[in-house]
Formats: sequence, structure tokens, C-alpha cells
Amino acid sequence: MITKLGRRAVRLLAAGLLALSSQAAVAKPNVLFIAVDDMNNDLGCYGTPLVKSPNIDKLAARGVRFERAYCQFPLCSPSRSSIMTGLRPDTTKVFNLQYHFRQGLPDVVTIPQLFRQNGYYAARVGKIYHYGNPGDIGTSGLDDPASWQEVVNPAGVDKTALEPDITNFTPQRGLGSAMSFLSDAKGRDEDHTDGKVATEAIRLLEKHQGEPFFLAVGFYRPHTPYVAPKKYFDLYPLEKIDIPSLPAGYEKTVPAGALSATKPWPNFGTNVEQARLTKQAYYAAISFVDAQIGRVVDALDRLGLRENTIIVFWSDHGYSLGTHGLWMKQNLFEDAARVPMIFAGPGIKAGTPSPRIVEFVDVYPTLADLAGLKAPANLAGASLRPLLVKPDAAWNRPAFTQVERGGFPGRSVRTPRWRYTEWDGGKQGTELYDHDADPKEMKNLAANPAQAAVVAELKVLVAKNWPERVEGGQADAGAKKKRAKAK
Ligand SMILES: [Ca+2]
Repeated sequence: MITKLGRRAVRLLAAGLLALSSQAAVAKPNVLFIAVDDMNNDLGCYGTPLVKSPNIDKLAARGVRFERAYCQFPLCSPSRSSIMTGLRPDTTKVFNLQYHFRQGLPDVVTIPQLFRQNGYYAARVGKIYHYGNPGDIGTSGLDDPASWQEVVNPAGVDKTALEPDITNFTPQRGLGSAMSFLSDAKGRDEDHTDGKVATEAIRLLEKHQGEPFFLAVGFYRPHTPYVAPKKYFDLYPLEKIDIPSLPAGYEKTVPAGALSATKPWPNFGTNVEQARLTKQAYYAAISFVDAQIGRVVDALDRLGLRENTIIVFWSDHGYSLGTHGLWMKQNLFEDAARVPMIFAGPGIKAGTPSPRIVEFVDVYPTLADLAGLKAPANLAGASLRPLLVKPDAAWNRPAFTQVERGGFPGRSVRTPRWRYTEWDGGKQGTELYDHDADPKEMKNLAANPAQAAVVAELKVLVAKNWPERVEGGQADAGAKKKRAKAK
């Protein structure tokens, strides 16, 4: 007979062992840092069963999937510069695709750089910092050489052979911002750039499995042009693809800045059939990238690295697919500001999503915390460790997302219930959406007197996060050369 006291002791001991096994810090855990370009939350694990993302879903099941994670600026370079430095765009001053954060912050320590300084091997395959996509595929783009010991810049048939065959419904726009796609009937996954990204990442995992590593694996799709092997297009019968219709006069209910990233509005002037084909291709590109992510994670498991590797999966921003008549990015609606983000690995609870509002600037302090490294003191975010252990732990931080509109900013704050947006400090209009009643953000309540108290409260958050008007940095034509030389 075990006494009552004895049973209690056994329970305590078991609880202690469990805590130890699930939360024990692994000495020098590896980091597999997986980035995708322009992927929104239309994924199986985020509640869109139409989209086939079995590998991302599997990753979500072995870690914490953040239901409400937000980027700081829904455009490649501003968003990536922010996540990699852990600083907000007003601090990096990266508001466009040309300016490099090192011009103004020469001594900033990026995430991989911190790991390098602490004895890690840090390498990049593909797109982590900004890269013109597809223009710069095969180059280092706007890279940060101080971040890595080794870089690999793959280029596949999508870049080297197939571009002339791509369908472009918006020929006035370059391929990198066009409604454009190609279903490749001949090529294998491994022939495409992202197939090569996975192959090279697996090669580096095999080669560096014996030392602590920070391996950044950056995929190029589903960024346009949506090029993928045909089998991924076959997953999406066209009759299942819808484009949302808009109520007549919708555009009069929001400030002009809210819709001006898609010109001509709506839908870049495409018709519904063209928009449906484009959306089908975008989903095909998601499934293609998902398969490549699966190859990399499977290799990690095969090499026995699962138990001591933290996996982070993130997309640099969300993406509009005809909602509000908008396509792509650079807007402040939920579709563009919200991102898929998953953490998995030692000490991280498996299979429970977190409903809390988190931001990309939280990634840096989280990784430093999980690896036991001392992060720079001026980081803008907070370690997500409490949520990785207990996904519904108390958390009271809003998310801030911004864009530029040629002369004035758009600034948006997201709380558990509300999204509030100001254009030029409110001079060019405001928006308020109640996510409890209107998750698609179709009813702008900013001018509704019943919501005046809510607006006043959210206004304070905006003013606190953006106390002044900050100008973005201007690209220095010689900077690229200087960086190359410094390397
Ligand atoms: Ca992007």
C-alpha cells in the first residue's frame, strides 16, 4: 500500500520528470529557420481544408502554431529586415526594397549573427533577406554577409528556362508583381528553384549535423510568378476556386489609402475567370513549397536531429487574394498583416495552437531565450517562451503593422477584438473593424459614434508605438559594393 503522502510524492516526482522532459533546455539547440515568401494563412492547419499543406500541418502538430501572428510591414524587405534584427521598421528605416539596414545601423547584430558569435555554424540557403523575386534568383540579392558563414543561391528551371512561357494577366506589371503563373508538365520538383533549396538545405544538414547550427532555409514561392509542377495544379479543380464579390459602393466606406496598393482596383483589372486561374496557381505554389518543406524536415528527423533542433516556420507577410478587391501585399487588412508562424522543438508544447496576438519582432528574443543566448538590449519584442510552454498563457501585447503611401504612413494596431488603422495620423482617414462580428473586415466602424471610446483607446496605442513621423532610409548606390568588399 502506498500511503497518501507517498502517492503525493510519486505524483510530484512524475510531474517534475514530465516538466524536465518537455521543457528541459537542450544545450546549444540547433535552429532550423524556414522562411517562405508571400504565403498567407490559407493552409490546412489554419482552417482552409481546400489548400493541401500536409507538411506544414504536420509541423504545426509537433509544435505551437500561432493563430494570430503579425508581420510589422507587409512587404519583403521591410518585414525581413525587422524580423532579422528584432527591430521595428521605424528603427531599421527599411520602408522600401532598396535601402539596407546596415547603412543606418552598421553594428546591429542579426539573429544568425548572434548565433555565430556564440559558436554556431550559420548558413543561408535561398531567400532570407530581400531578394528581387524572381529577378534576383541565383544571386545573393540584398543579403547581409555578416549573418552567415556560408550561403547558397539556387536557381531552377522556373528561372532559367520557363519564364518565356509564363502566363501574365497583367503584362503592364513585371513578373515579380504580376498575376502570373505556369503549370510545368515536365519538370520534377528537384528541377525547380525551391526543390533545389530543399536539396541544398538537406546537404548542409548532413554536412553540419555534428556541430551546433543555425540553418536558414528560404523558399521563393508562393511569390509570383506562381510556377510549380503540374501535379500541384491538379490538386485544385477550378470549380472549387472562388473570388469574393464586393458590395456596390464598398470603396466609399474606406479611406483611399486602404485600397491603393492594387491599381487598377479592383483585382488589377483582371476579370473573374483570370482571377480564379491566378488563385488556383497560388494554391498550387503553396502545395509545391509545402512538399519541399516536408523534404527538409524529414531529413532533419532521419538524421536524428529532431530532439535538439528548434524549428521556426514563418512567411514574410500575408497575401490578399481578391478580398477587398485587393491582391498581394502592402495593405493593412488582416489578410496581408497576418502570417503563418510555427515553433517546434525541445521544450515546446506539441499540437496546441496559441490564440495570443504575437509579432515578428518577438522571434528574435524567443530564439535567444530558447538557446540561452544574451540578446541585444534594444529588441522591440518579447520572448514567446511562456506561450511555447502554455499556449494560452496570459499575454497582453497588441500587434503593430505599417505601410507607406508615397508621402504618408498607414499604421495599424491589432488587439484580440479590434483592428484600428490610421492613414497619415488620421488626416487621410481611419478604419475600425470588430473581429468578433466581422472577421472579414468589411464594415468600417471608425466613424460610428457608438465606438468612440474604443477608437480613443486604440489611438493611444498607435501614438505610443509611433511617437513621431520617421522617414524611410534612402538607398546608397555604393552600399552594395561596400558590403561585398567588407565580406
Ligand atoms: Ca514577400
